[in-house]
Amino acid sequence: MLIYSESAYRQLGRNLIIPGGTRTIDATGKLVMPGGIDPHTHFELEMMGAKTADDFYKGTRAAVAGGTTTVIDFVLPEKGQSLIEAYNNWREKADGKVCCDYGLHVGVTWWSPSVRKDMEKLVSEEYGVNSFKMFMAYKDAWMLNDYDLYCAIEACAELRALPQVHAENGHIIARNTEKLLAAGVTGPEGHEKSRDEEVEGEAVNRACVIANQADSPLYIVHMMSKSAVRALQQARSRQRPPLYGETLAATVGTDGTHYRNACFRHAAAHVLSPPLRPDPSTPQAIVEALADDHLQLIGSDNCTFHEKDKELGKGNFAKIPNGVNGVEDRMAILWQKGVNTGVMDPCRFVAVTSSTAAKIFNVWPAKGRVDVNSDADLVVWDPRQERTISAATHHHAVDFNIFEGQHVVGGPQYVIVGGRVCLDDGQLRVAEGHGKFLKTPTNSPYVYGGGEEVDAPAPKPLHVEIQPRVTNGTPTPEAL
Ligand code: DUC
Ligand code: ZN
Ligand code: ZN
Ligand code: ZN
Repeated sequence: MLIYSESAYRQLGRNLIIPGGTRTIDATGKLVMPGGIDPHTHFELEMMGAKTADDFYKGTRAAVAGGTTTVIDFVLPEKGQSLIEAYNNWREKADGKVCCDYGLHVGVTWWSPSVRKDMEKLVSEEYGVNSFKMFMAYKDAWMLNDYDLYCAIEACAELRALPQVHAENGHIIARNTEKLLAAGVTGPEGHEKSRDEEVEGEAVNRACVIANQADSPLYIVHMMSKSAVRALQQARSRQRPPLYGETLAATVGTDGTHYRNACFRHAAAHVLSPPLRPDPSTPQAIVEALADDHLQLIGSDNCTFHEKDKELGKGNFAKIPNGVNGVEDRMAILWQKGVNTGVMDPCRFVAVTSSTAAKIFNVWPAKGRVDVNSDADLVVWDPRQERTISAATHHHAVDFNIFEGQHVVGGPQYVIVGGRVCLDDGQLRVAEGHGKFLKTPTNSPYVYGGGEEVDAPAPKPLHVEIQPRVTNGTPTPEAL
């Protein structure tokens, strides 16, 4: 039994005396877990000539519908733009719109002494950023060369922030794209061909080597292939500072065979970078890597474009706006592919969908844990809930869902965000602007050491067997 008020847990235990006016939720036969944390979203992002369909309201609404109560989005400055200015723009877009708490990673999309100064400001208490993303791909937009990447990773380590990389070899992709287009391969199938597994694996290895030279920890975002996981696994066995690997719901829930679909819109809707892999054994291998701690967490990289925007790349796959959905279905997809298949137990599910992100991004134990004084971000998960995923019923603004038609068993029945019941027995009742900006302090004890408690295994989700019956007040819907 749990009692909470003023957006934090107050009591946890059996047979508690329930204060008057408290609403009770019967979680018999369900699992009570900390709200999901999606460490990777792009809401209201303009890229490749289009703007994402999901803004901070619709995107976080979809997140809550799926059991996620915190998202971390990416500020992506233009080359030459001040990082502070870009950060302020993102805060303006998001504050007042978000239905759940959110934090920000900031992209280091170019390098100069002024960028280094901006990073220093961003990690201060005033801005609350503790992670920076660098790109090894997107050659004509955000890519850094290896020298600048080394400098940026070094700067992160000096500031006790966490460097993140998008690991793909941008030069190889550019040359392969020229060759494919010249050979007449212009459709979405060219996307994966221009950047196969090896191109990802090479960059993962190179990023790890650079981090090692800089004596820095490293977080690799959206790892999409067995080659990438293998490269990370090898680096983890030889390097001292920690290396973390994130994968995506998209990789676990679908695959790259869709790029060969005869319908352009269908195939293009699956384009993201790094791409889904045509090797049919990839999704299962990625779930196993998550279960076995070869990968540490799962995000969505939610970056949704309407089908008509994907048409920008008709005749040239390199111009298809990159990105797919996932923030709503991330948890259900992993439950289906990981827990229902017996590959992963519910404790590991909580770790990879919530607790580990809270620890890495230094908001643990306020987030990622069900405990007294932790935030009242809570999911009552029904392992028997059944649903067929569809764009017709999802809560995204976008008109396509890459998991269309998939039947999933297990999903959230109640989602409580900062003490407010935002999914109430299946009814979505979010409030625009209810979420807060989350300042993430640097020097995470999980990443940089010094915190014994954070190394402990993730807490077990509470399996509720006994219905709480003690009550001495009249329940009211608002009382939570
Ligand atoms: N990959 C995507 O598919 N979309 C957004 C940016 C990225 O790295
Ligand atoms: Zn990326
Ligand atoms: Zn298909
Ligand atoms: Zn991304």
